Amino acid sequence: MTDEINIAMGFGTMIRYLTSGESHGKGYTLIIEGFPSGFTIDLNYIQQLLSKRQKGVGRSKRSLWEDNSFDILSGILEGKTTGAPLAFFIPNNFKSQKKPYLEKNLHPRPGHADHAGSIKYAHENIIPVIERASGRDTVARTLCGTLCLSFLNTFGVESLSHVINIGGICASRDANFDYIRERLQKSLLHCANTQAEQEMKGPIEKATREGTSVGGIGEVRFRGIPIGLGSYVHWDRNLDGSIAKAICSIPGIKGVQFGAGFDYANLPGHIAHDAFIQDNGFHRRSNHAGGIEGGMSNGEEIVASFVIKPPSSLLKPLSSINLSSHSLDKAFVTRSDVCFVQAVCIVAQAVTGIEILNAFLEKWGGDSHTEIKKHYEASYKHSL
Ligand code: EPS
Repeated sequence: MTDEINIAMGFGTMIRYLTSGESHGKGYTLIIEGFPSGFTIDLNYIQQLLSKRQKGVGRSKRSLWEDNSFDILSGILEGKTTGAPLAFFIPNNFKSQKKPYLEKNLHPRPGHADHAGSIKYAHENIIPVIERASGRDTVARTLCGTLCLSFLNTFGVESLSHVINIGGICASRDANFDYIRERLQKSLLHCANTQAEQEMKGPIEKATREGTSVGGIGEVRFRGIPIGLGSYVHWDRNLDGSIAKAICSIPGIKGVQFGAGFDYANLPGHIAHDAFIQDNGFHRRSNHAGGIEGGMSNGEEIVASFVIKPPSSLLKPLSSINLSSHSLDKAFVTRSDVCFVQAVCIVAQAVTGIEILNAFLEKWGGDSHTEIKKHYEASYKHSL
């Protein structure tokens, strides 16, 4: 069968993944189905992103003792994927630390899953909800996304994430990809703007002193994306739709925008839209669309930003209810992150990678890395 006929048939093997685990249980299990065979796993890259996710100014003390090591349970032989389901186990590393949450807890935190979750599953207290609706679960999603990012990288797709606002202190969003990537190597807060980064520590320290918490805005960028990933034909394969859903599923996210996003409301059409220019091929004069038009990649950088709420565990608790006596009471107080904007940026980069790889596989998929390369190269020739 020729490549041309293969391309006409379409492929569409998608990656699915499932995580299980509790924040203070034994650890997290991740199962990934549909990952192509013959791909060499880059353990260093995985560890690098996992440890970036864990760090950040304002994280709870727990981040100091957990090391994000993981066991590979299946799907990898001699460092390469086999095409069988991949399974990983990421232990929670409590060592001698005392586990919290062993007692009954009846005081849901406003802003958290505690209240609605305990009613939904008919739990008498909120511990089962606290345990599952935890940011800790994102370690498993990040591991899955990291594999997808490194797979995409073999097709020239590069990605980054960065912090652009903490507690109202903003970094510029105009910097270019290479500049941001270089500055991030020296950054403590995952922010490319040195002055803004220094100032961002202020709201975090203030929130810590005052027993409250602080949120912010992050951004992911992907470059080297071929034109035409996603769909204008099918609503459920629309690329911005699937990226937005993946990012919104991260605990703490309250909104996502692409490119100019909500600023489109302030721009007339002749400025809002990214006119073509000719300069060594065709390009766009701006990228207000964030690299996606009509639900498909347009070849420009994919740029998505998202707002992260302040964590809902507060040392000075808000008014809540007592689920047993049904009276007003204070929300419970626990050790918590004061700010997790940096961590969410890494998770968002990872889950965006999963969605982009799925759109990529829908177009050029196959069972092995080599087969996908063949499809991609044949089709790329076609589109020139
Ligand atoms: C979390 C509370 C904190 C975070 C945790 C998520 O944990 P603990 O209550 O044990 O201090 O550190 O996030 C992680 C452990 C992680 O890896 O992201 C919560 O309640 O959601």
